[in-house]
Amino acid sequence: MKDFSLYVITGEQFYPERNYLEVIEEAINGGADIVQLREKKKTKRELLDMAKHLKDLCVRYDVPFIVNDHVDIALAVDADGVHLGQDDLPLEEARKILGPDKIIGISTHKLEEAKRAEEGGADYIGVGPVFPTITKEDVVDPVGLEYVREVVAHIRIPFVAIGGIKLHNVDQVLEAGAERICIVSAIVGAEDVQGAARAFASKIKQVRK
Ligand code: TZP
Ligand code: MG
Repeated sequence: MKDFSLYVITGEQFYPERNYLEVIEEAINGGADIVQLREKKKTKRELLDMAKHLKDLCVRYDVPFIVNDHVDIALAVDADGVHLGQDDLPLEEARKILGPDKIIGISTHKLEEAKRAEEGGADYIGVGPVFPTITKEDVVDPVGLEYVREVVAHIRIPFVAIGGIKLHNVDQVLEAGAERICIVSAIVGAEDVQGAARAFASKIKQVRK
């Protein structure tokens, strides 16, 4: 898996007047180095259409493209991988379908889930929601920075911190040991998407250099 540090996820509710491809292209131009399609209110057909276009965009920029929830759509568009939650298709089944070369990311909210994902062969895990967020409707309670520190101490595969991360609190997440940050609203909902992505990318670069 190509390494990444700024993971950006779509969220059409944050740019109702804008085209998603333009928004994501701006995020990439600002430094997003992996992209996920995550839209909970679309039909399969709508998602498939978006996935095809996003995959083309990501190929042009040589940025990995991940599909949330839908292994079939990921396969249909030859996405780089999928991101799955604790109630989605289990990692083992997704791996059987996708094979060894696709990226599989797993959302985790506690160390036990993180260990299970690592042992099961996940390529990366999501760690969150670190802070309260309005982006995810069925969200569990924030796990806080303590869970980030636990993952740093006990898990060896890459992880992304996610949930309520903004420019004003990202430093705390980086100080807790995160090297990869995942953002929805603070980037795709920003007035200046490219500038917002650039600001996050530069903060991450400072801690990773
Ligand atoms: N998983 C945990 S929190 C979250 C997801 C998809 C939403 C994060 O969105 P935001 O807008 O960056 O808080
Ligand atoms: Mg899911």
